[in-house]
Amino acid sequence: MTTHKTQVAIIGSGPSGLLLGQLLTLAGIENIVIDRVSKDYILSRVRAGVLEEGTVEMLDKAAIGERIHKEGMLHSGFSYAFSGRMERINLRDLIGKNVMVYGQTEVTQDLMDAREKSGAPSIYEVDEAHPVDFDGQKPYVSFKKDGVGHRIDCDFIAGCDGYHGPSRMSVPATAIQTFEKEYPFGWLGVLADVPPVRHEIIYANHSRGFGMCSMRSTTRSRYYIQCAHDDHVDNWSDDEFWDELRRRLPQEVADDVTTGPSFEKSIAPLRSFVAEPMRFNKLFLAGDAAHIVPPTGAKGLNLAVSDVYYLYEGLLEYYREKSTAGIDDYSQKALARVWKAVRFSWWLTHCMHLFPSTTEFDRKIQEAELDHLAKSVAAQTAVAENYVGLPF
Ligand code: RFL
Ligand code: PHB
Repeated sequence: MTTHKTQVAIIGSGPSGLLLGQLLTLAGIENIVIDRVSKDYILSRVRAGVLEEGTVEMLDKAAIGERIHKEGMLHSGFSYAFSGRMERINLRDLIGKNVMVYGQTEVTQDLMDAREKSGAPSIYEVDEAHPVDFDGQKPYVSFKKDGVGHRIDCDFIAGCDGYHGPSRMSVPATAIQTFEKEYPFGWLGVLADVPPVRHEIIYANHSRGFGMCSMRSTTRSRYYIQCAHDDHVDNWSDDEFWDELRRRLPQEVADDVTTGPSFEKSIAPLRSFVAEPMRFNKLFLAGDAAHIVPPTGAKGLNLAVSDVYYLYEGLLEYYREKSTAGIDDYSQKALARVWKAVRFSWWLTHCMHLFPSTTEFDRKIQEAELDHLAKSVAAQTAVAENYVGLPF
């Protein structure tokens, strides 16, 4: 058995775990990050693409903002299509804010580089990680590496290990309540080195199902189409994907789509999920370990960042001022923001997708909702306020 000692043991090296680790390291608070998989595997997962201003501010605070400001694409609005029409939400005019299009993979890479530079310890490809005794005075994380048992003795454990990770699962069922909604479809996404069809993101409502145009750079596009929840990427050749995407876009946009070979194709299930509370004495859940939102509205990664903000502030207060006020408030503060993003992404998912239960009546309601949005500055302002991210 190898024993390590630190102040905060972090399970999970996704954006939540790495950002928390980086902020703590900068504040002189020791931490160790562990993950089940390798760095390369984490960097091969294509996920979110839109950063709220508050997220960018946090990444600046973590001293990793340089490449984001250089290579990220500042968007002052986004478009949505329905009934052959295209409308735009002007975020900058409505709410005075922008969003930054910059891939999660790049954020993760920047955080990994900063961690390596700082010399803070990380252990990858560990097995059987578990938070232990988090309700007692001597919490620790146990795991195996290359068959050898390890433990990290610590003050606190941050469960940043995603939806399937061991942290939330270790909490006794009587101490946790979960709220869940599964959507009866998924998103099939492709990445291709072709110029994006428009310079801003387009969300398209169509009678064949949702379609979406996004990007990672001026030469790399990210497109999605709604698919069946049990569909498989092997069922979709590139040509079939491009044909279906174009069918779901307004004609003038479809005509401009540049197609090409995809180099990544994956299906993400859509789910809304919240676990309450997010703190169990010495164990804190953050990011996807505590909640999942459907990608419509791009809130998942941004919520992980606001959780980390509240947790970091609480831990800082604990170590600097010997006060538990911040960590005592963590769960309540984080959940208040989480539920608003859960509501917004649930609402946008309902406006934009075709459900198996969707009737002609429901289609008319979607059309009325989107037409109202196009005509009402009040409705647009509410959407813009949520899209750029509620304050934290
Ligand atoms: P992550 O990124 O899932 O990282 C968790 C880390 O924990 C590790 N882990 C373990 N480590 C040790 N022992 C174990 N037993 C472990 N089990 C798991 C994992 O290997 C992993 O490295 O969670 P985090 O850091 O909270 O970050 C959250 C974001 O990743 C997430 O909210 C977004 O990516 C959600 N999401 C999207 N969000 C958007 O805003 N826009 C999108 O387009 C978008 N697409 C997506 C997504 C999430 C997806 N998942 C989770 C299936 C597409 C997909 C496919
Ligand atoms: C993406 O670029 O992957 C993306 C953008 C906006 C969303 C979801 C995903 O709402």
